[in-house]
Amino acid sequence: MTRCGIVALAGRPNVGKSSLLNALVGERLGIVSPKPQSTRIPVVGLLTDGETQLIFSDCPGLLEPAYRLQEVMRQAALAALADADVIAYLHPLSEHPAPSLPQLAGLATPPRAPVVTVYTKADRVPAADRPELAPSDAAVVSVVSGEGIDALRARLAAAVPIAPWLYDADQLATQPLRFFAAEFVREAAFAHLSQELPYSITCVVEEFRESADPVYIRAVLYVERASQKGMVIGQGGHAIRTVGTAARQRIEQLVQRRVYLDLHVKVLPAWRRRDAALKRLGYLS
Ligand SMILES: Nc1nc2c(ncn2[C@@H]2O[C@H](COP(=O)(O)OP(=O)(O)OP(=O)(O)O)[C@@H](O)[C@H]2O)c(=O)[nH]1
Ligand SMILES: [Mg+2]
Repeated sequence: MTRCGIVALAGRPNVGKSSLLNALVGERLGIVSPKPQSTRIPVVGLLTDGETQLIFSDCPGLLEPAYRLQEVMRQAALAALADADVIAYLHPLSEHPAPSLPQLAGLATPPRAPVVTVYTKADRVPAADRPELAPSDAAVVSVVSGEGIDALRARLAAAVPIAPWLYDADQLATQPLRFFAAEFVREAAFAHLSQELPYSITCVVEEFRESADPVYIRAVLYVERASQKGMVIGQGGHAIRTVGTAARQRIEQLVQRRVYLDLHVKVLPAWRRRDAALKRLGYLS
């Protein structure tokens, strides 16, 4: 008798969804940033342990959209909630109590799947300031101290339905390596480029040659305006080299091979606001 189910990781931007995905599956799949709205497309991570296969879907943060890309991100998060067998609804422990998920997400009706409220970043709350929580009501976790991660994993495993597995037991992800390569370039852009610039950036992997040694990856960073191109490249190419090095190291960890990352910067005017551009970039089907 096996269990298998989809667990959506949902909540506001920046509450620690991608960090929790990585802690639950034990691999750095989702990109993490101190800046909000880093996840744009749900990232799926698989964990098969004993009789149970958990299919985690790390959603974009739920927010009131201000432009087309944010609308697309919200739709993707809502679709993942609708598909889920269990919803892990994340909220920082320092901001206890969490509003209800329908309230936060602006849902007319509650989601079909049961909701486990997960209070995150517990390491930031001193013991004396901890709110009273009944263990049955909510989970408390920290990816920094490791508190609550094993208990949450066990709780989610018990909550998914009895069903056949959908993936091989040793499979870790469902998205292709080139998706992760592009995501890791974006993560490096979030880490190394100033303030608002990462929001105007997206990355497309145009070539991924695994037969080459080192693995050859050609990727394009798209910006929205010509003036941003120079900022991404930086003085003497310094900024783009920093981004490229960080991204390459992260990709090498995942593919366990040496990688040559050939990065280019191009302008795709106002891509965040235009359906045609969002389609071309894979955000819209
Ligand atoms: N101290 C502490 N920081 C955490 C913890 N979990 C996440 N963070 C930090 O919180 C920030 C946001 O984490 P993410 O995992 O990117 O959050 P997210 O919910 O996926 O964010 P979006 O994808 O932008 O919606 C990062 O700087 C993380 O390092 C935690 O348990 N403790
Ligand atoms: Mg995220």
